[in-house]
Amino acid sequence: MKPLYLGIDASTQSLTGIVVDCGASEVLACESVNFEKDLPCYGTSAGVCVSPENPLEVWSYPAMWLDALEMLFAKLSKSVDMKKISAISGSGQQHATVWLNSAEAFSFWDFSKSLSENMRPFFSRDKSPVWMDASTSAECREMTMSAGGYSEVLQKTGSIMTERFSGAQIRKISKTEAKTYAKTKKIHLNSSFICSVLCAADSPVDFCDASGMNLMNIKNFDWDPQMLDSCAQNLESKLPKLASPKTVAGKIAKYFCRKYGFNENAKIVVFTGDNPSSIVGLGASNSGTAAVSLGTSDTFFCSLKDFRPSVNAHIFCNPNGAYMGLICFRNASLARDKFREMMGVNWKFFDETAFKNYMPTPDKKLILPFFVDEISPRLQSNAPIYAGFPPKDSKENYIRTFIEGQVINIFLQVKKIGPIPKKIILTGGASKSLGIAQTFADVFGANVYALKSSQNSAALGAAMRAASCDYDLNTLESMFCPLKQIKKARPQATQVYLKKLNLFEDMLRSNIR
Ligand code: XUL
Repeated sequence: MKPLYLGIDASTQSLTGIVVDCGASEVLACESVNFEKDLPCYGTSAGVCVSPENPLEVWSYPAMWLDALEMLFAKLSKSVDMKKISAISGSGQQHATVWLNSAEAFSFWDFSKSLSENMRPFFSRDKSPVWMDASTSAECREMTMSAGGYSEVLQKTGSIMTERFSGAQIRKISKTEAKTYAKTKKIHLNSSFICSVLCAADSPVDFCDASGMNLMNIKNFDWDPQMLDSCAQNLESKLPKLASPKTVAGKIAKYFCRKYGFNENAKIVVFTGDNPSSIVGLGASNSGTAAVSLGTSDTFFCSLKDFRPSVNAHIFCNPNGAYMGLICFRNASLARDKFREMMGVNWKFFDETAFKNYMPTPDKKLILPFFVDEISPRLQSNAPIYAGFPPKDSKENYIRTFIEGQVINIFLQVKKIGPIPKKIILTGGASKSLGIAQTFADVFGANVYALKSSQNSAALGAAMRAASCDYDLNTLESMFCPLKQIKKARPQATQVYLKKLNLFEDMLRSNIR
């Protein structure tokens, strides 16, 4: 009997499960449960609720994630022989915290009840603040001050204090809901919570997801006493243990064997965050490779050998060893769409026609491509800024310069955290644009690839991490993440951009407010 491996991704909007068969190097099944559509009783919109009084406050419900887990297993068990699954791992939206009033919450299951009914008495809060919550600026300032300044926090935790990260969220709840904080015995992350449920035992948080808390010292992989002190009282006693992402947390609980036919020897590999999981599922967990997801926000991931933090980036532990960098850009697809509309052209013109037979030549045309305040780098903006254009110029020139501006900005931020990658994997909607792909290749001097088959990268990465109980992670990346090359760097163009980078940097500097 060939073993199968299951990866589960608990993301913001849905819960997805992917089953892989390493014998055949194929994805055998993929099922998903959509929180808003399939669990309307929780009243979420796209998986979250936003406070009507304060739009910066955003939360979700851990009980909903559990209901979704059962729905997912019911769906999967229709097409997969669950007995053949020999290991399970998973990932979760990063930063979300789950608040429990007992350290023993996971030790008892009543088979006649659903998971959420079993767990409900153990929640000290029924809500979980999620990564979209940005209501903790005061707590970020307070923690930065008491931990010795932003550079100290950056060096210790890999990120400056960040509103959505768990540390600031925990501090806010400890201040505003002191009674809840006092009666809370355990604060899990989404990832370690679902992992604990699956093995009916208190599971550790892996180093990679813990890097998104501003509480772990990323150099010694331990809770940092000063960060904990600056956050809330007696916090260490409430946090799970920390563990390497390779740790086997336990075996699957009887509850799931009885209800969904799992094999009782199925191992559970500790869960991690969705971004560390994605870097594996995209085949980019080895150094020298980067992945760029072009979407509502553009997200750049790369594996890093050395720890070189930057205020605009987040450095996390990498499930495949050493570090990974994550840089988010707010001015992304919506900005591209807005600019396309301003130019009055369709997507075909914007993506292809404007770049047909185009080879950059030295000129001083520049666009700072920001329609809204940017986070990488942090700057305020409400419209693009132009330089070096003659009074009347072609739409093609404007479009190319706008895209160049976006890619050059990404390049400049990436340069701060490590060597420039020589292999870039593009994913997401805009990755189909040949003009954008060629601009990435030329600005970075790198070859640009796309994945041959598109999967939920976090869930696939989780299945691959489960399979890493028996297979090497690098072998799994070549099995499940085959690439096709879409564009090559043209050295002549890279030379031109090398000069333009400096001009862009100067313009950026003089416009940061
Ligand atoms: C990363 C982040 C999001 C969440 C949800 O810092 O906030 O990517 O992990 O996907």
